[in-house]
Amino acid sequence: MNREVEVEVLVARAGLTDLYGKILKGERLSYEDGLRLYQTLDLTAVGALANHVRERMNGCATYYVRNLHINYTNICNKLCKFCSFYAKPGDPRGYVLTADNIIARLDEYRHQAIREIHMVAGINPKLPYEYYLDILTAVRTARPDAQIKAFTMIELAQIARVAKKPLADVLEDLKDAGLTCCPGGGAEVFSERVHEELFRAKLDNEGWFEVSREVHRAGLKSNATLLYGHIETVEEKVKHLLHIRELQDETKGFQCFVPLAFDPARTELEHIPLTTGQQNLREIAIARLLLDNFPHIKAFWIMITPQVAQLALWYGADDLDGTVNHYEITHALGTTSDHQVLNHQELLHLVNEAGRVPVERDALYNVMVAA
Ligand code: V47
Repeated sequence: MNREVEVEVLVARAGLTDLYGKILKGERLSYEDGLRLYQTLDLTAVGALANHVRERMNGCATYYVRNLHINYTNICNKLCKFCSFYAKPGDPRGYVLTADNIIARLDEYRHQAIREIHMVAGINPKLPYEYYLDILTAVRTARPDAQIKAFTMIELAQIARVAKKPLADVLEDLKDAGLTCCPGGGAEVFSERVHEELFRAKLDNEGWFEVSREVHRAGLKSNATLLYGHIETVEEKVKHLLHIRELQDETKGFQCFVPLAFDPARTELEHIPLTTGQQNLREIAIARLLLDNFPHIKAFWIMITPQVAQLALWYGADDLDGTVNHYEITHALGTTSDHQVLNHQELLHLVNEAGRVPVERDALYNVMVAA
């Protein structure tokens, strides 16, 4: 049996032939289709559909990046119930990295090729506008060879607040100081119910969209995320994905979608069980199928393990993030150290072992050609 017939048989057995027909014709999947993808027991069939789209869009390529995450402060006044990273203002565990601290951190990696510096943090009301410009300038000066992907939509709203300037002007300043693009964090789940229950102090859903629109209008690309595996419903997840798809139709400014598996360790929601590998693969597959206008779907190995990230490359993901090096927001299962790293060889090995073709990228998905 050839592969196409195999997929046909698989999806027929799962009762998804009509969805396969739509996908083959390049037709958009609906809200109801999204619900069915969550409800069907046959994950292999959902994965085969997602893999079809993945290969149509990106072939066998798996993009990966040599990156470094920097969390410049853990002080945050948003008190999100799903977060274990933050320290309330006044908490002795709170820290702020100065520009010099950041330069010293970068110096630790001076012998490593780094293409992308991913810089995000808590919402620390004490930080003045100049701080954000200074840390961008410091990073750009210390590592002119790397691009800076920094500040979620929530942070940008805060930066504009302290700048007392329109966001459009602030974005121009940030670009001048070195900002290349923005990450996708802080979106969580676009549901008023979940917003109210888990992150009520944070910018609301409409606010996230407004800031994204402004970012894209400024010519900056950004990512989008979904935090799943806590109190959200399947209906809320499908609405979240379709909402993002609509915004992408409007702005075309998103590069990549990143499903984020909730890690309950040390949060107020510690009673919630960990997501399973099965669930993680399903979220990636459904994102690939519903977000037909997103060029890339990312597997972030820190949250789903390197092994499940390898499988994800056959369930819709075409992007594997990354060498990471240092990450404080969550910890790979069973670990507590912030030193979380896959070196370049390990990343290449993971992709090759999974039967995909590794393609090194920068923060804007330009392909890096080996020197
Ligand atoms: O905004 C917080 C989430 C995000 C937890 O854009 C948690 O390329 C799981 O957005 N369990 C930050 N998730 C990470 C993020 C990200 C990561 C990698 C790549 C990209 C990208 C973006 O992590 C936060 C929040 O949504 N988060 N706490 C937790 N306990």
